Amino acid sequence: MPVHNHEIAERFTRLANLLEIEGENPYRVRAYRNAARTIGGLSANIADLVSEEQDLTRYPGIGKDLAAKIRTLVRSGELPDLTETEERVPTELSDLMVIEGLGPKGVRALYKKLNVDSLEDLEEAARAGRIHEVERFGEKTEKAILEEIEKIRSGGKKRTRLADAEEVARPLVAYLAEAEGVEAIEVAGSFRRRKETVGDLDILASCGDSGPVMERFVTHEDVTEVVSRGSTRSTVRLSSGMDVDLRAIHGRSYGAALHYFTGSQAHNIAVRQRGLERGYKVNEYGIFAHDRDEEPVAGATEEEVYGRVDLPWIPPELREDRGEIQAAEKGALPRLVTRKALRGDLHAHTNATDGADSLRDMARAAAEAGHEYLAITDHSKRVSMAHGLDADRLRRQGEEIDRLNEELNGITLLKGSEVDILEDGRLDLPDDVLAGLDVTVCSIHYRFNLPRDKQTDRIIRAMDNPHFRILGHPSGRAINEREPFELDMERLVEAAAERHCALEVNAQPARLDLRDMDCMLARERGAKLVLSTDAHNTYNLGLLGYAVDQARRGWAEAGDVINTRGLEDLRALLRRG
Ligand code: DGT
Ligand code: CA
Ligand code: CA
Ligand code: ZN
Repeated sequence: MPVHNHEIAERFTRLANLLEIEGENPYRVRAYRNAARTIGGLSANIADLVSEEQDLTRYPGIGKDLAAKIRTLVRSGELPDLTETEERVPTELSDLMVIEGLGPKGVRALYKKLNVDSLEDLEEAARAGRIHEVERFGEKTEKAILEEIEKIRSGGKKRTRLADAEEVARPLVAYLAEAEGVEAIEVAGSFRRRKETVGDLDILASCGDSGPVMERFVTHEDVTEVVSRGSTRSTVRLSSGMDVDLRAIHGRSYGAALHYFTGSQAHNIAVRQRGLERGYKVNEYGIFAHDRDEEPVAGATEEEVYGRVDLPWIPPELREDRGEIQAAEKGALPRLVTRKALRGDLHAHTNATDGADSLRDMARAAAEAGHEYLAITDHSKRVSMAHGLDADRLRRQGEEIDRLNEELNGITLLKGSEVDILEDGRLDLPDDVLAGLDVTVCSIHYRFNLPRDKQTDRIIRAMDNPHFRILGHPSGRAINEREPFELDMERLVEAAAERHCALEVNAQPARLDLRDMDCMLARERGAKLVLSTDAHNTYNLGLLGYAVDQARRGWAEAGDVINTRGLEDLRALLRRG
């Protein structure tokens, strides 16, 4: 039975994929995709909403019809449209959509011509050289397909995206917190370091008697397998496929355990080494003055642990042994940017293109989120799949924005565009149109496969246009789906710094793009960042925290991020200089 939002979203994505492969009406396909995106981005659990009989149509992209389908799916575990579609098209064809460069038409062609309906078939056909004999495929694509399959195979167990892990962790921790005797409970590991993907969840519970919390843990309804069970540690597998460790700890060791299990391992090793130099043994139970079994000298809090090795507390996002210990030693840790420091969002779509909600609803939701400003950046016309705006439609949207701004209180809508960067580095709208905008997010949506130098030149050429403000989702990657394209990030970041162009940290859970190391690089070279949601509906506006997490992992301070500025300062910065 699908219980988590992402499982439910997956069914709708599968349905959209299969219909698209069949060549179904693109509007219907888009409706299912929008529904999947909405469900995946909800903070509330949709199965709970259904059991509480809440009205689902108040969520973007979900009309009466879809709401009924969701209810059926949650209650019966079945999505009848999907079942029907699966009778006509093999469901595995949906899995083939993750192969880059294939697309719905490619999948259909291979199915029709070669009867390829699984990854195994696809691999066999590619190895036998049968794919390039099908019209529209070349030998290059055939090779790329094999490489993609290899990647999927060697990847083994997929790591879970942070937002999906969050959806599993939040209710689980709330559930465990209710066990008798639990004094404190928290998720450690890569999750606490806010890494973009997590392997497993590491939950720590501080308690006297560990019996009740362990019992509650292994009997949770989502548990499909108890991998191991003990009095202080158990491991389970959940229906979502995630593994979870629970460790029970006494209060006096909680800080030491939290520190140890937060990791990273490399950071731990560096801290332990500092302990040794000072005559201490550091482990998950505490800090011990001698290598003997006795009471620890510290361990109840993380501050105590760091204090014993002469360091200030280090934020978990920095604990990767990337220089944080040296910085902490010198009192030079960055004062990391926070969600609260952000004053607005500079990348959002409306139903004029591929968003689900109206301009007015987006504005209202942004005001409710406490934003001072929201940039409306719908796609430009080259992105025809999203019904991108040409100069004329963009101008009319601008007039609507002017009218709304007169009427709205407390929030200012900025006129923007997510302008496609064309293959030759030109922007997809004429200069005089771009000149009339407050902000441009310039992004690549096509031709991901150029050689490294060409791709880099293409973007830098686009930055030479004085109307280029922000580089949107710079690497083009989609976590667990698509590799970043080849780029000389160093050259790119330097070019951005010179031209006063900012780089986006996109908060979409699958993007988180720039990556953490590239944020670090940008900061080092003096290029500014923008933390944006790329919202496609009002709920997506709530994703901003994921961009903050990623930027913090990249050592960003408020001063490195342009949307920490008030509107007047921001406008000045957007004038490039
Ligand atoms: P993940 O789950 O792959 O996303 O990454 P983590 O960092 O959550 O790693 P995990 O779950 O294997 O272990 C949690 C933390 O426990 C890890 O970050 C550091 C600590 N840890 C685990 N094994 C060792 C070890 O052998 N030595 C040290 N120093 N620390 C360890
Ligand atoms: Ca972990
Ligand atoms: Ca673990
Ligand atoms: Zn966008």
